[in-house]
Amino acid sequence: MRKFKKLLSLSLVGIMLLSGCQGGDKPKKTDESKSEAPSESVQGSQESNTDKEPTGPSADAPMMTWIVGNTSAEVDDDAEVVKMIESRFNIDLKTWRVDDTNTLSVRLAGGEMPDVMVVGNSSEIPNLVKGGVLHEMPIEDLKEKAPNYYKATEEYGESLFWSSMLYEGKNYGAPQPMQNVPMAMFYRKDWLDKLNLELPTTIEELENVLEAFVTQDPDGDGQNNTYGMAERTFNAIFGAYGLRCVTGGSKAFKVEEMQLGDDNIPFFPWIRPEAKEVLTLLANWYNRGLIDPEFVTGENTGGYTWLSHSFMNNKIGLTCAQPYHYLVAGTDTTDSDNYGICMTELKGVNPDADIAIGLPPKGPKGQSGTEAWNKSGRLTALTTQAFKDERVVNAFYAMLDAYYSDMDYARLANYGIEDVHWKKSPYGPVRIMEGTQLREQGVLQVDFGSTVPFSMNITPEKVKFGEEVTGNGYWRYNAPAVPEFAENIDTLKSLTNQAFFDIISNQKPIDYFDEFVEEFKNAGGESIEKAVQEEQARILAELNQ
Ligand SMILES: [Ca+2]
Repeated sequence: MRKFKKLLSLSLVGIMLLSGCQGGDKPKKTDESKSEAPSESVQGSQESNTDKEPTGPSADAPMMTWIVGNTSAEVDDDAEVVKMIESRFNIDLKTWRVDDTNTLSVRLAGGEMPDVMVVGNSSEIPNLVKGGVLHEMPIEDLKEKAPNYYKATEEYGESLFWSSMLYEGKNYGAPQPMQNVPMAMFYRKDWLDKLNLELPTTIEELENVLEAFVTQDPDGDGQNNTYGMAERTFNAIFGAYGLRCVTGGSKAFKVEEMQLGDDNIPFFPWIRPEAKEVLTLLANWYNRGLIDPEFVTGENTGGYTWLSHSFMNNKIGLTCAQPYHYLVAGTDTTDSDNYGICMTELKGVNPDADIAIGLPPKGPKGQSGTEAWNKSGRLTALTTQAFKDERVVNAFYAMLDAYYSDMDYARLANYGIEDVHWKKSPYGPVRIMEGTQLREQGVLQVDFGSTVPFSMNITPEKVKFGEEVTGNGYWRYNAPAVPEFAENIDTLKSLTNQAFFDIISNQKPIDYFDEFVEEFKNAGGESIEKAVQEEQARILAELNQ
């Protein structure tokens, strides 16, 4: 707590210097608090967000430190959104700067602890519990203190929803039912049009399109300098054979992500016989020049992860990403209000380029699908620090519930104030401020992400569009923590990536796959799979009790 006090007094000095000491706006710190102010706003009528000037928290309001994950910024105490949130829940909101060089784990290791934190991956939960960071949040408490949240989890949560943050029979946070769609397949429409090609629907048709992209000079420069695809589309090829083998936005396969079968039994897709069929196909495509040989170094060469420089720079004609990375809500590629970050960049580099979205191609047995992220996400947890003050815990439950019961509040927490942080458009709300600047204003600091109710109410255009242009999804599965996993997963990662890359790029023969499978099993793969299956079955039985 001492660290927080020091931080508080430092930031107070900063505010006084910057604002010429307008202490009246900060009742908490000047003891000029009007005690009736918080009780009015805490009641939280829906109009309280917009009706009157927010006054900030009361003098005795507890401090609440909330870290959203990997990109928190320190909030400006004087920002209007911050004061609105503080008034409504009677807290003094603090956040830390967290980024790649200033990580949450380093700060936790240094003895600092927020009150609320978003856990990046459920596999981190055992260590956070053992390290005394996370505090149990019984599901019964969530049900009682955040009834609207709980109702939404019952309505929209998947079958394994409550296993996301369960460890040794106790619940350690509030998972959120997320509105997600699978990856979309983006083709260069100008290339398809030039070569008079239709969007492919099967693996065979896709192969023909890729072949044309390589041999028929789609960019019209008279040179043989284009390829069909690279690593970000691998997931759709494995998907056509029923497997979730994905690279996401990275150039390596995410070996740590197991697949959940339709029978709720998890497994490693990497060693399945179907994987050998896909590798055979990809090795053949590579040999024929359909796959960019530089897939090994990845489609992205820096900057925002989901940019595909190979796609933007006329090297490949097909990539995979989330629909909104390119288009917000609809297939209009002429209105820049409808551009996502990747489309803006593509048009900047290549103004004549255009895109079309296809469905994932069907494989020999009619299967298809692309990578999809968690259906339960934004794993938000309270720490042992929070539980030192019951008011902090109760304020958190109220904030959680408000995000599900009051969409004006949810919009404020996620988008901010209209015409300051976002504007209306035919495609739904469009941000006019981004990144760190937005977070300093208190936006995207205490929200719960694109939950199902949020998305249906605030961004229905985006939801409709995303669902229209994507097909089947292979959803991410949060494997329960088992000790064998942490011990062996790094070995399995390098083993698998080495084998898959070598086979695809024709450096190893197809039959090397069988040797790889044996190695994978012996290096811990077999025992992890068994342990995760047993633990998952145990949790399922417990949840169904
Ligand atoms: Ca060319």
